[in-house]
Amino acid sequence: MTNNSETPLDGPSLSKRSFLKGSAAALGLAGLPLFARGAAAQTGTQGVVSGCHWGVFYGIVEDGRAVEFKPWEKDPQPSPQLPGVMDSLYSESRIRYPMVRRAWLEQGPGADPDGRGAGDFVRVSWEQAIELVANEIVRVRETYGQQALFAGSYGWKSPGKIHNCQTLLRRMLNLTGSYTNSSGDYSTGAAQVILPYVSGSLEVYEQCTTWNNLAENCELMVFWGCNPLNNSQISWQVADHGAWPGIARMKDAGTPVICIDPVRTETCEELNGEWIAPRPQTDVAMMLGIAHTLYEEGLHDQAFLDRYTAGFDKFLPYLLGENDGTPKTADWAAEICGLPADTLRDLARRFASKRTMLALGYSTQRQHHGEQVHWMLITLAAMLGQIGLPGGGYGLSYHYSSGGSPTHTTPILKAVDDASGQSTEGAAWLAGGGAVSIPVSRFVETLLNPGKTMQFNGHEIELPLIKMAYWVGGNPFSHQQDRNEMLRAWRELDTFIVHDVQWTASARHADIVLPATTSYERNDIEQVGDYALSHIVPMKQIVEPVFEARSDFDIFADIAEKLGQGYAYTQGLTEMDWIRKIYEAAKIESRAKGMEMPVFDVFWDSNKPLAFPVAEVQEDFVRHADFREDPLLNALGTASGKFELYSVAIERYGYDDCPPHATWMEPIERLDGPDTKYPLHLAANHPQMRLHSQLCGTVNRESYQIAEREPCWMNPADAEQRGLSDGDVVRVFNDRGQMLAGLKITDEIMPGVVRINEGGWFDPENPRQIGSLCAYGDVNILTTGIATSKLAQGNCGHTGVAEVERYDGPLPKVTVFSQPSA
Ligand SMILES: Nc1nc2c(c(=O)[nH]1)N[C@H]1C(S)=C(S)[C@@H](COP(=O)(O)OP(=O)(O)OC[C@H]3O[C@@H](n4cnc5c(=O)[nH]c(N)nc54)[C@H](O)[C@@H]3O)O[C@H]1N2
Ligand SMILES: Nc1nc2c(c(=O)[nH]1)N[C@H]1C(S)=C(S)[C@@H](COP(=O)(O)OP(=O)(O)OC[C@H]3O[C@@H](n4cnc5c(=O)[nH]c(N)nc54)[C@H](O)[C@@H]3O)O[C@H]1N2
Ligand SMILES: [Mo]
Repeated sequence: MTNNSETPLDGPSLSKRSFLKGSAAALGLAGLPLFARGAAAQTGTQGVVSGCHWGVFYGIVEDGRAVEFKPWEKDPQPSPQLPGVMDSLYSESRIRYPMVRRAWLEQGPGADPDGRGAGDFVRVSWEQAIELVANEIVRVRETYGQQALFAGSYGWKSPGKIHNCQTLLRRMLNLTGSYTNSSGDYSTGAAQVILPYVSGSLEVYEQCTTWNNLAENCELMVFWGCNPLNNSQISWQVADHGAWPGIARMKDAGTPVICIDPVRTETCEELNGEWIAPRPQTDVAMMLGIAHTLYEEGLHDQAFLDRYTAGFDKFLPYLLGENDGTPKTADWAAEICGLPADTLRDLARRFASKRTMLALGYSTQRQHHGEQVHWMLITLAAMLGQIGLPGGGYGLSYHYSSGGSPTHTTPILKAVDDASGQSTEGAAWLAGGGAVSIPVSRFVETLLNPGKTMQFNGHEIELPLIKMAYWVGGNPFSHQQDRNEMLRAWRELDTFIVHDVQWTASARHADIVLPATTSYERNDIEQVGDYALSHIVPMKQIVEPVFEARSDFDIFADIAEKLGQGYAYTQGLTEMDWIRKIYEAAKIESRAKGMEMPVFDVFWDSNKPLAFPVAEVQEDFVRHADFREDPLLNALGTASGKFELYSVAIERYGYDDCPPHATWMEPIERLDGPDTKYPLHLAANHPQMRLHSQLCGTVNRESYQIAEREPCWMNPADAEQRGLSDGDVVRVFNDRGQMLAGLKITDEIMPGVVRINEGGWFDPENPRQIGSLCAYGDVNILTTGIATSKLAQGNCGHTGVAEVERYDGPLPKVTVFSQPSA
């Protein structure tokens, strides 16, 4: 299924990698039009086409007001979150006007830092707001140096090649000076740093063997902490939802499925999978137990290890316990992961006897020592020897943005750049422009420890002095762990500026808040599917901006103008000029690939996505098939050109928390851990009806809230032990903090684990008091703020234990979804 019925074309034989590198080997498609205009003109009651993280849709407007976001007819599985997407325009939590915290406005930067979050804002004019921001940028840079301005500004801003607010922030700052940036991301902070040593690539964002290929060839599908039917609702660009037809094909094929997860997931349910629930954070031990069985029973593929990997000989003594006296047997692993040893032995035999695909999600590396999990999975896959074969091996993005949907032949849209002189192609958000760069989740540590040195991926960095933070398109008061530690750190700041569309906890803790437009109040252009790249979609403006919202582009243009760089910032181009320019460049690139895109006006007026073809070889793509076929010609990007099961580079770093081969290490706390104080593990999963914190302030909340709070899932056995009933308001607490939640008792979760999704809005009962009870339910009050290890310095959003009790005190009102006082 290719979603491109407008076009009679077959795709050329291009791999995603080859055209990303720009070697446009376009074949045999010269001059064919990609779609005919006759099929167009779907405006009027059909609505206005646009796109968002949740997919392509049509905005239906009546009397200037959006009344429905209707899914695109070719979306194989529209996201149930779309009503909330529309409501994000109008909800009570929308930011309406530029606002400044009263103490900051009246007494200056740094005044009454404890009062942040208390809601005492003053409405100001746009003119005054721009002046305050521009002056403060100058003051901070002149007083403390360029590095004192932190503009890492991580987060899931809206898609679009122009209105990328983070690029635009850095564009304005690069044109006027410098700043401290951040590197890496929260999604795969640990894995993306270690995997280049192991497989020579970031790996976590690479295309997987396609679902088509799996349906034909896979005999055992293992979803290991991997849940496509929730997580592929969204994409970084505009979602294609190709995971749904992919999973449907697997279901039709009758492929046996195993789900290794503390939760019985949507994917497990749909595929009637066998549910295996180890203790969270013990996957490395479990994998070692399986690996040991493989070796002991001679089920491992020595020929594969010899030809395609390096360092197995140095891993083996650890596996067998020759150097530490502890063989990593199934019995040893069983003690740690809580599953019967026979289950592990059985898994080893089944993995080895079937064509097995190991599909790993990201949660397991968002944990203390998270680097080890992906390394151990690849070690296990290498021992099974199926990497590069149809239907076998491993895949790290089956759950993410519909990885495994075939990649189409398409030009890559080039976004407005950050004026740093760097290319914005590829994984630009992983690179760090700016004066200094810190690992993305280490900004709290940095605020609290300026001047301290930190190890990071083999080098030492000095943490800069930060006095101002500028955030656009992200919600650090949601995404960062250990909220109370963060509150302490925030008191070091003179100034915190936020642009957002919604009154998030971050906006509430800001000194200057500027109302940004949503994507639906401006024009843009984007691609559909991060892996599929199936269409280019006009992201058309649906309604006029509400209240005084302005686009980030225009806000930064005004600030740049104040700082003398207005023209350099805009280049004298309007929004539609930029869109046209980006489209025209793509048109040229597509011609080099043998395709002819329609002229811009035809594309824009067609009011629908422009389809691109998919080549047969992409439909049947097998990850690492080329390497398997010729490991010399297609060597991996590692030191040895092979999978490294032992890394000499990592050995040289000598980190006590990241040894040179995959290793089981106790996390600081875990379910039934040796020194763990609290009895319940927190599964801080990604939510079903939100994108992180996005849409928590909308109608979607009504579909999941319990007693007006964030749900806390609990197994009936744990509820009974505590005398709790379904629907109770509970207090969830540990030494780091406390929050309320609404209890949902369900046997979809294993005993000993409670699930509280990340992204619930932080709503402290007394904002001036650190440690105050959160009335709504932000799980990051309870998770740990420590880093995964010295290697990656990634976040540990899935590390945390707590206790749950009924809350019988007076119930604090949830106030976080209304306007702060003004
Ligand atoms: N405990 C725990 N914590 C986690 C995770 C976990 O699994 N467990 N997951 C982590 C992961 S993987 C991630 S990616 C992060 C996500 O963290 P974030 O990306 O920070 O979370 P979002 O809620 O998506 O925040 C995006 C914000 O940008 C705003 N926004 C959207 N479009 C625009 C725009 O055009 N302009 C402006 N100015 N603002 C806009 C939205 O309204 C929203 O407030 O959370 C991390 N935190
Ligand atoms: N609907 C929706 N989709 C999303 C997002 C969203 O916010 N909402 N966010 C997007 C983003 S930015 C990202 S990075 C990805 C995140 O993708 P992931 O990090 O893979 O997603 P999670 O939901 O955190 O976890 C996936 C599964 O791992 C299980 N799990 C948790 N801990 C463990 C463990 O210790 N061992 C094992 N075996 N399993 C465990 C969880 O129960 C869950 O079923 O999702 C993306 N997709
Ligand atoms: Mo993420």
